[in-house]
Amino acid sequence: MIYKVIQKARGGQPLNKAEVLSLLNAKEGEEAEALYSAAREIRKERYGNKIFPYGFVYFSTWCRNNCNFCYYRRDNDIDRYRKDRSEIIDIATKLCESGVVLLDLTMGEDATYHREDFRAVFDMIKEIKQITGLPLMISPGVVSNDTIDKFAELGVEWYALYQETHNRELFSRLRIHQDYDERMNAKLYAKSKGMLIEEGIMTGIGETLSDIADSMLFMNKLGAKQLRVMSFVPQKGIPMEHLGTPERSLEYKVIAILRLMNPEALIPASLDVDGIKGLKSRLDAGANVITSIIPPMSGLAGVAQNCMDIDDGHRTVEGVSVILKEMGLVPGTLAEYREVIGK
Ligand code: SAM
Ligand code: MD0
Ligand code: SF4
Repeated sequence: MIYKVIQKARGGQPLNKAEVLSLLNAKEGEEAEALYSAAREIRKERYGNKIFPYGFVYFSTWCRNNCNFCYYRRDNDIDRYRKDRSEIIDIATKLCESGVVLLDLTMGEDATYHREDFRAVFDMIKEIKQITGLPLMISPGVVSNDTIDKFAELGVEWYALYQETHNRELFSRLRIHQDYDERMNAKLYAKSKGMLIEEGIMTGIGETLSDIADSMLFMNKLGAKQLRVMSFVPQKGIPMEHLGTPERSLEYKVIAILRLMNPEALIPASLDVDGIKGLKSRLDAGANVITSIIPPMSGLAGVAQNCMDIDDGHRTVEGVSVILKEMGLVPGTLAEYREVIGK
């Protein structure tokens, strides 16, 4: 069945749940390889050999939420930081000079901004836009419609907010005391205001393959320009510390299926799961964006891998370019990226 399903998707036909499940069940070896190879072909048809590198600026690791999977959950007793304006500008400038085509400005739901006001973030956005001229993504957690209006008005291109799962019951066990609809509606509102949105899921968080198939079908209809999957990475001190991390083949299959079902989508290979050594397999599965590029020695952290490969310079445009070259791929330029996003 699986080869037929791949062919059907290659012909541009929508897949049903049974077909998505058959792809998720692709056996290691020939079947999975056929899936990855179809995903690469589709990427090549649409994007040639271009892969887009994104800079990651996690500017505050304070958070009022208590997500069970996250190192930065409120109750975890860890070192935290909130970078000030000048440090953030400096980091953004360095990332821009290094050749990234987008800056992802990310924060925990830091009450300083969330409960008080976002003025400092708005000012920072204005300044970063002016200095770097790069497209921006904001990943602030759930914010009010007024705040989203302001992001849109400032010309922030992207709003990233991941549901993690589209199983409501599982969501409520992961993102405890958070509202499924509120999170979903915030991204739909951002989209209605003309922002591009990114949706994402995690694997290894207690979901079934049926849940993942439901997410694939949902994400296909959502109208998100960027779609991601990340394997859960256990963190010290969190309730899910001892859960273990899932087989990576599942993440790779999800990347490939996302590509088959959404040929035009931007799909990340995140350096935040397995660092630089995990890049090739994610690109081999059909990803066309590299996320979580962080300048070394900048004092900035990742999310799932808060320090892996950062200070030794592997999570840089230079670092990923070595792998791209070995694979016959090249970093896409800002002009090419703007054409893709139409902004
Ligand atoms: N605080 C904002 C939010 O939750 O939307 C933005 C940043 S949040 C830290 C970014 C994403 O990282 C989460 O939505 C989740 O998908 C991913 N993430 C967090 N902890 C993770 C972990 N332990 N393993 C893998 N991915 C993780
Ligand atoms: C990444 N560590 O891209 C980042 C983060 C937030 N928008 C993205 C999960 O992998
Ligand atoms: Fe906070 Fe985001 Fe981590 Fe949840 S995933 S605890 S909202 S930083």
